[in-house]
Amino acid sequence: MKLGRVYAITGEQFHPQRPLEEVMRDVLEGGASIVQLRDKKNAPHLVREKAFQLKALCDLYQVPLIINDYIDIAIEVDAAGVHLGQEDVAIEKARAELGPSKLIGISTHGIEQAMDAQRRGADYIGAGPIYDTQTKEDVVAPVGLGYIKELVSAELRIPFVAIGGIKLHNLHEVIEAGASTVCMVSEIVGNERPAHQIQQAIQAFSYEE
Ligand code: 3NM
Repeated sequence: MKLGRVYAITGEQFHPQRPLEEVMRDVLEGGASIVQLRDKKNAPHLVREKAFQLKALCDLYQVPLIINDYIDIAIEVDAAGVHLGQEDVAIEKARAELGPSKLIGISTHGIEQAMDAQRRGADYIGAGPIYDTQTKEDVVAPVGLGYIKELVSAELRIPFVAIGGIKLHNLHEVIEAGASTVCMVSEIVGNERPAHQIQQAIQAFSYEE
């Protein structure tokens, strides 16, 4: 599978005055290649509502929607797949519930976790946090660019997305280290012009190539 250039994740805390749908429309207009609904704060029935809303929107742009944590909601809205953390349900159990065609992404913070996720059938991994971030609670210490380099040398069969503290100003180092997909949360949805931010990020890849 291919993740494209910019993997976008929702972060409603960064735009309290703007509706989720409006911000995510901008994100899609900007050219996000994949979108994840990540909502650790609201009750499941509200997450479900947002999932239906975002699925319709992503379908318009033919961009896959990934649901963080909620396998049942991913199945119900026919999302492209789920994203899970190290502490969440085991990959094997998620796979059994989702079937072979849905995507499973796993957050990893080191090469052993990456190899483990691949061996157990993950479709892609998140690699981070590259830098310090305030966006995720209980996040581990930054793994740095070294982790990206390790992933590149390990020649995994599955793709990875670099995440955590990535901003337009440090993006070039992340790309130079070998990332071909990046995720930025606060830098995109925390900006008044998410589409512009994404376009800038996509452009950064063409400068590095
Ligand atoms: N996962 P920002 S870091 C959701 O390392 C998430 O697994 C991470 O937000 C991981 O771009 C992170 O604002 C937050 O730093 C990324």
